[in-house]
Amino acid sequence: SGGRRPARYARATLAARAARVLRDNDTGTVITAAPRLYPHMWSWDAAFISVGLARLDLPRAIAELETLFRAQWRNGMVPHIVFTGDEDAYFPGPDRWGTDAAADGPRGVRTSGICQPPVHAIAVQRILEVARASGPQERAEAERFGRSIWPALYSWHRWLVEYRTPGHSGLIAIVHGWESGMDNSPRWDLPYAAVRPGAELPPYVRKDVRIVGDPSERPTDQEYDRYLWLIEEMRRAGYDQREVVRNSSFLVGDVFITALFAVSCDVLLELGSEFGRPASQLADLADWASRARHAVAASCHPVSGMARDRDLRANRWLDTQTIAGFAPLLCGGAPDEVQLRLLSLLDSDRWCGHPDLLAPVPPSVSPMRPGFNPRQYWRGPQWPVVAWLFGWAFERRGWHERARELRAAGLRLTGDGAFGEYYEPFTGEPLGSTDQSWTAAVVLDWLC
Ligand code: 9YW
Repeated sequence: SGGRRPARYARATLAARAARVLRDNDTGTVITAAPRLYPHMWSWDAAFISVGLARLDLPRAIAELETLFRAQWRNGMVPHIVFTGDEDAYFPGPDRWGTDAAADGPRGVRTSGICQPPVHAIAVQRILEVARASGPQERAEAERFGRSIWPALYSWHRWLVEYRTPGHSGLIAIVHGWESGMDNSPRWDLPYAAVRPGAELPPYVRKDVRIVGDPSERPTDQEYDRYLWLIEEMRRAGYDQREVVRNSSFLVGDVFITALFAVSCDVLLELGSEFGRPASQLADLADWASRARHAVAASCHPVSGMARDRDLRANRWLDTQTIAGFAPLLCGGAPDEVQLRLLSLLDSDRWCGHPDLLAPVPPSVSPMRPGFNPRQYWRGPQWPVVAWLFGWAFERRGWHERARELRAAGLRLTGDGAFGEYYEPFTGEPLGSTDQSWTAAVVLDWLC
């Protein structure tokens, strides 16, 4: 479909619209990830949402992360979905996950049984920065919050190390593509091909395809069967992490998560030093960051320089090139020569410099790759949050000009005020859900 874009809004109007989206998606308990498609709290969405909210309503930003961490599992895992309100509004809901019986689950709240990328420390630090620039009262409030949530963040990071670094790659492993946050990325095609849904897979009815008008923008039914089968395996294991990691038919070292983990450990270490946390815990964080960084560097392809995921079941590197290949730019640690190669690749016509892009925001897959699909979810479209992450990392690394350019590109993409979940890279048509909370949140952060 043609997808004509309306005019771009002036900054103040765009900011007002973004604020409105976050207000409208607030159920009073949580800010849902999207109005109809995702009517619950998602873990990494909540982190980005809180960053945007910090500009509007500091106590609400804090409350959002507190709600997420109240659902933290007793072993430290932060669950990927916290269910609220109408439990039937999204599939798979809590009954299908069957986490109520899990010995390690949280009390008094229903959640999914997997995790999502660890970006929460980054959000807490950003909230602190925003609050400190706002005034003494905000500063005090944010610091009180930072101190109180720090131990929970530490135990979340500890869980990733204790349970999710099997084998020798040093990469953080995922047991479901949903854990990566990039559900149907071609990164996972090979490992998913080895997942064989059993005949015992209980029947189900998808809800996402009924809400998103065009099912071809969503994962296929074959993909969903595998997604559901993996849940079935975990449910049977009672969500015992050791058993899940030992037996799951999907186990992949995720290089993008590993890079985010490395830099999140740096951030948590900075916060912990400031808050006077125990030296042993700070030493853990330094150690975890360094191991993760090494693992990312070691994954880089000898020719392209792109970082690779590793299929830990089949014991092989996954060479599929996607946005995740730029992971070393998030956390550093790869040799300079590799990083320079990645930066020029990112700028080249294969990625942000592609002449037909509406805005130079990195697409989820290079438009030059076979299999690139400009409309399908994580197989081609641009995702504003991913651009935010790279911009944030570039700023942190002192690459201010790059960060500024990426922010400008992100605002060009999202300037139509639709706050799409993802965007068609050539036309800029918003796809998936509109009024997606995390898109509104990163736009707010870019605008301020
Ligand atoms: C699903 C909420 C989530 C994101 C994920 C994204 C999508 C949910 O939406 O997954 O049902 O497929 O892939 O990263 O957290 O915005």
